[in-house]
Amino acid sequence: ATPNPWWANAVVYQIYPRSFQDTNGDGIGDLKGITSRLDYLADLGVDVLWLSPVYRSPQDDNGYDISDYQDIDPLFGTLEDMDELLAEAHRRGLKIVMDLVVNHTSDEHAWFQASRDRDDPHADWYWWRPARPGHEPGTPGAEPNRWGSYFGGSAWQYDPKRGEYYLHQFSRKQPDLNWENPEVRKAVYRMMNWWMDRGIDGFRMDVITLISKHLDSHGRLPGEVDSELSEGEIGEEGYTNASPFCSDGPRLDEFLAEMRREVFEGREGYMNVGEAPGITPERNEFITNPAHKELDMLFLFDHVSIDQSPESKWDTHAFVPKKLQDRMSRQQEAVRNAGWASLFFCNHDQPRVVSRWGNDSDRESRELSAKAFGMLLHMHRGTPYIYEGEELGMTNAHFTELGQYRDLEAINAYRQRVEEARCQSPESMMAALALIGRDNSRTPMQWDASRYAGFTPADAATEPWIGVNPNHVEINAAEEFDDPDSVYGFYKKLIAMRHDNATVATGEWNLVAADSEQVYAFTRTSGDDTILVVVNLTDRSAGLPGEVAELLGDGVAESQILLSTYDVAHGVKSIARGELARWEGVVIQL
Ligand code: TEU
Ligand code: CA
Repeated sequence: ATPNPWWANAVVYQIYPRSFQDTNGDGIGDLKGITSRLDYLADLGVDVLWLSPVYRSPQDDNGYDISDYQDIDPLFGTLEDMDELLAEAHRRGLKIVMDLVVNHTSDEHAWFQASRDRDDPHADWYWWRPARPGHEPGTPGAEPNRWGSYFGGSAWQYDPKRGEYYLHQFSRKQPDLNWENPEVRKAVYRMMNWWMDRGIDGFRMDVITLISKHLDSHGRLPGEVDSELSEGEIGEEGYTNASPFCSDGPRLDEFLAEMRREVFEGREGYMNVGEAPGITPERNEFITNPAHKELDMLFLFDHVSIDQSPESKWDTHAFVPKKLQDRMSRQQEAVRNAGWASLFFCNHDQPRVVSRWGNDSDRESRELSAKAFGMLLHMHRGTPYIYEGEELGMTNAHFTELGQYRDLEAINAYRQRVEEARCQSPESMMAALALIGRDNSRTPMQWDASRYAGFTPADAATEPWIGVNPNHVEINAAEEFDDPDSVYGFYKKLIAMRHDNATVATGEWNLVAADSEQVYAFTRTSGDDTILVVVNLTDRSAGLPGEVAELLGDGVAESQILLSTYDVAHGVKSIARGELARWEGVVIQL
């Protein structure tokens, strides 16, 4: 078999620059802040840093609306700061991948401004459609009766200058690029090569599976006839965000293979991960199969949507461990023989797993459940991603006022669902925001117990851009850094196992106890080396599944327990008793 690529036993750490470390007291994180924290990241043991966007941007969607791909937004610093960060990271053996947002640009990008003139060479770089003012393109009668954007409202925005509508699957300040146009693709590849030549180590590709749209024989988007609904009219389903979801279009593989050839052919030591809403585990295998030369791995979403209804993410349900096991198992099965998996629960769009599915109500519950989910994730086969603060057991924000939220997705959804369509009560919407709103993961990184958690200098004249979680006084890096029993200490052990234990890194995954409602158990095998991972994903004790007891025969010795969410003696006793305590997870050498 071909040797495993370097990233097969790497661990990636996602930094949300806006919330990571502010060094100039303006309340917003910056590049110099990241550079100042590289020793902390090197000590944690991660291999790759993924930076959410720091390019020039109006910040409508916190930088995912880019107006200049080849410059750094002054909020975060300068290109020189970026070069310094790259040099300092590489000096420590850390790689850096940047966030590539090319399904759309900002409406303030020069390309879009030029495209507003029908006679300009950029006229066909976006999705423009003529329509009677007030009647944007859509599908009268059929479901959805009009295309909606992820951020609510119509996915079509009328531009008075050009006298036509343009498509934006996200905010109206994020017009979709037209990837059917080879000039667009060439410009994107040119920019990517400019960054690779500058020394970055690859990209995380934002909603890359949306770049190929489904078109009919006339090159039209599905069901493109004038809509009966007037501009801004709210559809019967509450609001028009039945997103067009142009995911996995017919030319996706072609575009990804072309990008690979044009940018990465001949380069070494890089890594590319694509964000893939709407992609099935089986399609993940095809796209990440090295034989197809497309992408190294993808972020799938079917395991992090188990507590939301398909119609609306704001319609939430309780966490069901069995659903998580079903979804993660399917992802693992799909790449058993080829392709690769990314492993994540947290990122800047997802709430913090310890609050979402664990128990953050007191210190012991929070530490135990944070460790249980950390063990579950990191012992799977694939490349694990840690989101800033996840290694500390940071929790959701627990905001109580709408005014505390910053994310346009949250604010739009509240306005549309509660105030306009009245399809959700204020209480239920505020509860949904508190559980899964994206801002939950965007509160400032908690470095210490000082006024602004060490994120912004305590004597800064400006408050941080978003509230600091009051629990930073007990949950912070300074508190946990030297404590081997802290969540931070536990994550260090998980990362070390990924590096030092070949079975953890690339061993075959096999589910054990498929029917268990509380306990997720699986083995990892390479050659004659097998480890067994058993995690009780509930806040109450759980009987040891029969299949696990069978594998363990007459109990285990302390020396066999490689890691426990409690301690090894507790693990030996629990297994002997045939009962796992709440959030008890053990990794056992068979
Ligand atoms: O996310 C795309 C995406 O699918 C998320 O918007 C997610 O589905 C949504 O929040 C519902 O949970 C990427 C970026 O990660 C996100 O931050 C951007 O807002 C979005 O694309 C547009 O660039
Ligand atoms: Ca700053």
